[in-house]
Amino acid sequence: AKDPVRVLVTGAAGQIGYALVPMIARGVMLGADQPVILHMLDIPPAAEALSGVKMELVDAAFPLLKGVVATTDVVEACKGVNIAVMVGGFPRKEGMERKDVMSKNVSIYKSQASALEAHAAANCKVLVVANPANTNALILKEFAPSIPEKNITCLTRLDHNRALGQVSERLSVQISDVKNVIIWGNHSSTQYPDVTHATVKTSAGEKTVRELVADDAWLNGEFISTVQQRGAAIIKARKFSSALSAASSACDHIRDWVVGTPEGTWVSMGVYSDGSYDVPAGLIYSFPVTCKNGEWSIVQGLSIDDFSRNKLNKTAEELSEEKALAYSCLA
Ligand code: NAX
Repeated sequence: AKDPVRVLVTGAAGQIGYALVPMIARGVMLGADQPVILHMLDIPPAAEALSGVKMELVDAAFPLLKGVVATTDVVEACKGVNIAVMVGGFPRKEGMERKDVMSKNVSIYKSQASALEAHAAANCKVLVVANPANTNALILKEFAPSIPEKNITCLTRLDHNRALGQVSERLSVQISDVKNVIIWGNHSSTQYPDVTHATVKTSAGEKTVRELVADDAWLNGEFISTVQQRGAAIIKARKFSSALSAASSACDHIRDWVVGTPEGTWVSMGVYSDGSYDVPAGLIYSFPVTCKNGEWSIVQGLSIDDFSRNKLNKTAEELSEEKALAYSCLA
């Protein structure tokens, strides 16, 4: 039998946490043969709710779940963790300035970075979900210098999956037959969902999404805005933000990172830019990646037309501004 893997979920008493921890305990993230020990962190006002989540995890009798740590102590939470899914953060409230929200999250991610740096297992993989996800991940990277930058990522897989979903609905094809969409840039409304290289498996072989949809106006317009605005549409409909889809996509992100992406398929991950595609180095930016042996690499050599170039630049500009704002909060 395999040794258990320790998985940290911060913000575990929140909405996404409530959807995510049972998925992890059922093997959705790491596989049906991989035992797990869940570490759940939240803040003192949520401690009682967190203890309720722990009770439910016990009550659900998950065979793979070998232990649960539920705590408000960040050091205890980070001890020995192999995977850290950072869902906890300070949400933007009505009337709050961007800088105030950024400042709260910078201080959270700075201190949690230090705790992970000091107490996580060697080679811990980190996924930041909490918004502003890319910039929180960047702050975490800055303050956990001994964690390799390759190990620090943010979630844009939900956006990626939303793009697959839109194509699959439009063409009435199975979602598992659609692949290689790309989310470029920030997990925000400036993200660029790109179908230029996306394909669909059909009975007549592989076809490009562009030839099958045959409606560039839709692909360059409504498709993009629907994916960009999907989070807002969910809030409008549900009165709460996306939770089950965020949790499921977080499992997809970690599973593909650990297990590897299928041959010929890429996924989107927010990763530390090395300057690929002329994206400024030093941002956490969403790129198309393939994963193998527990490491991602950015897919190279894709053609970028003028329409795409402009959109890649716009979302990079927003991330550079966010980075400057985050640094101004540290000063
Ligand atoms: P909730 O408000 O339901 O839960 C957040 C939890 O984090 C709360 O229980 C809170 O007490 C806890 N928390 C706050 N500060 C903390 C700290 N310092 N340490 C540990 N825990 C802390 O929000 P939820 O709907 O679960 O969303 C969580 C985050 O995910 C938000 O920042 C949200 O914006 C972000 N999202 C990111 C997505 C992505 O694709 N990257 C999509 C979904 C989601 O919107």
